[in-house]
Amino acid sequence: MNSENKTNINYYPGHMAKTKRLIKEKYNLIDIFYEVIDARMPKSSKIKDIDEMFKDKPHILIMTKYDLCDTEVTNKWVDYYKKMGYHIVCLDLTKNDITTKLVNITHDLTDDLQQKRIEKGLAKKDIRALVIGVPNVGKSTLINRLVGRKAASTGNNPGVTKNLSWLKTNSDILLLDSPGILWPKLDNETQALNLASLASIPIDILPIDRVAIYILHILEKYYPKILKERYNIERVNEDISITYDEIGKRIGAVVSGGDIDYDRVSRTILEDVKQERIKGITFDRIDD
Ligand SMILES: Nc1nc2c(ncn2[C@@H]2O[C@H](COP(=O)(O)OP(=O)(O)OP(=O)(O)O)[C@@H](O)[C@H]2O)c(=O)[nH]1
Ligand SMILES: [Mg+2]
Repeated sequence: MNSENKTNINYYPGHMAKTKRLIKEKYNLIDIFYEVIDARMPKSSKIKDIDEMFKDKPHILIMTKYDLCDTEVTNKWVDYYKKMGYHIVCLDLTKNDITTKLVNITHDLTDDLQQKRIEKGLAKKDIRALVIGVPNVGKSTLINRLVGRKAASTGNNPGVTKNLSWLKTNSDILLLDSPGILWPKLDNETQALNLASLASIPIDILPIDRVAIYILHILEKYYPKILKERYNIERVNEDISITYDEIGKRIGAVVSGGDIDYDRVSRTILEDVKQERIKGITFDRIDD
C-alpha cells in the first residue's frame, strides 16, 4: 500500500462496537461462522482480523451477488482464497435453490463435533452458525433463503439489521443474523471507495462526486463497453471529466445557462450501480 492510498475515514457507528461485543459474548455457542463478502469486492468487503477473531471455529466464505460481478475476475479471487485454504461458496441470492451446497459443507465441517457427541452418548445437536460481514452484503437475504421465508429484514442500504437474533432453518442449522460491521478506521482509500461505490457504507461518508468519479475510472479502465452502453456515449475519453460532462448531457442533468448539474450526475452513477443497472463488474483486482 503506498502512502497516497492512505486515508483516514472514521465511520464506525456505535452499533458496530456493540455488535462486536455481543458476538464475543456468544462466541462459545457458535459452531461455525459464515463470513459473507460481496463478489464485486472480494477483498474490500472482507473484514480485517476476522480470521483471527474466529481462528478455532470452522469457517465458510460466502460470496454473494455473484450475479452482479465480473465472473472472470471474481473467479480468480475464488481460486486465490481456495489456495489459502478457505471453503468458499459463490451465491446468487436472487435465486431460490442455492443453499444445498452450503448446507452440505456445513455438515462436513461440523461432522467431527457431532461424532464427538455420539461417542459421548449424546444426540446430534443443531448447528449454530453466525452470519457475519460488512453492511449490505446480503447476510439477512442469505438467512431468509436458508429459513425459507422472510424471517430477517433486508434492504438495499447499509445498516438494515440492528440486532443479533437466532433463526431456525429447514435443516438442523440455527442461524445468528448480525448487523454489518466494519473496522474502526478505513485506512485504505481504495477500500473505502469500493465500499462506498457498492453501498456498504452510507453515501454521505465520502464526497459523492469523489465516489462517482472513482466508479467512472473503474468503468473506463475495465468496462468501457458497459459505460458506453449505459450512457449512450460513442467514445470513452481517458479524461474522465469529459465523460462526466457527457453523461450530464445524456441524462439531461443541465441547469439553466447550460452548466452541468454535477451532483445529479454523481447521484445517477451511484444509483445505477446500486439499482443493478450497471452490473457485470468487479472492483477489486487480484494483481493490484
Ligand atoms: N442481485 C443480488 N442482490 C442481492 C444478493 N444478495 C443480497 N442482495 C440484495 O442486497 C441488499 C442487501 O441485502 P441484506 O440481506 O439486507 O444485506 P445485509 O448484509 O443483511 O445488510 P445489513 O443488515 O445492512 O448489514 C438487498 O437489496 C438484497 O436484495 C444477490 O446475491 N444478488
Ligand atoms: Mg441484515
